[in-house]
Amino acid sequence: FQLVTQFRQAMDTGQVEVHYQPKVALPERRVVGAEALVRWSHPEYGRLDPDEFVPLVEATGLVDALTSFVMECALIKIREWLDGGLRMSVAVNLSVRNLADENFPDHVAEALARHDIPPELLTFELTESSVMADPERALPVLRRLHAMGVVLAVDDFGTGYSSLAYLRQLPVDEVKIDKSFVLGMGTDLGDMAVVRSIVELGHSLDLAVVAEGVEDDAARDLLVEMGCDVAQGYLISRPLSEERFEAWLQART
Ligand code: G
Ligand code: G
Ligand code: MN
Ligand code: NA
Repeated sequence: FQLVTQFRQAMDTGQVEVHYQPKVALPERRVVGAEALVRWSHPEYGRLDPDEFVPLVEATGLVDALTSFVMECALIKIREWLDGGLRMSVAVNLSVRNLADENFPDHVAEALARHDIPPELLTFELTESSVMADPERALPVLRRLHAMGVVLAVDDFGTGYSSLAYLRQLPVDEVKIDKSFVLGMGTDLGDMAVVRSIVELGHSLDLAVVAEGVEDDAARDLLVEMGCDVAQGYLISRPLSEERFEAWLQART
């Protein structure tokens, strides 16, 4: 598909940008970091969201280049903040191919060293389905990343065939409650029960719990009451371009 061949060039010519969505600690709302979310401004088709091109890029070897690109942007950002006295983390989404790549941890170690970044400031988000696609290959990669001190988060938790027994065996540090449950929490007691159970489960396994899709004060207040650790969502901010993220940070402090 033509879009895929255009993508490599798009990364080289600045059409592909990383946007940042802030994550805040609960209850005090201190900014702890951001999730890196890729955007493509296509000369013909305009702004493309990841759902429109990441699956295509994932179907090819180009996803390695995408992950490297996003990680590189993230590490430059973290270094910039550190130099300015700010200690904030960035979360990068991994694709199933990264988890199947036995060289990926070396590549990450090299990049962290090159930018002189403490590994705990880099988070990788992975879905359970990306692990389950080929656990024999994914687990050694995850174990090495975890041993290096990089933070691992299970994204979209609660969807797919999440097995609680399985979560216990994954070398991860964090769960992100899927936004569908957080969005539904205000009107659906079932969703509220799911969110509450994930917070409890996460804490009983010693994991940090992040809620995504936090859109209003009511959701935030409920999450505080449940003891959720970190919130991400439109209530705090939409994903922002680098420039707008910096302006947003300035305006808060
Ligand atoms: O805002 P949003 O439309 O950005 O993101 C949609 C989906 O695209 C998210 O579920 C996210 O996991 C995925 N995504 C965003 N950025 C990246 C990226 O850099 N790499 C991968 N593999 N997926 C991404
Ligand atoms: O990687 P992941 O699936 O978690 O990507 C997060 C997705 O959720 C992105 O598409 C992002 O734009 C979107 N998102 C972030 N915050 C909110 C929110 O508060 N509400 C909704 N509906 N979507 C959100
Ligand atoms: Mn994510
Ligand atoms: Na998610």
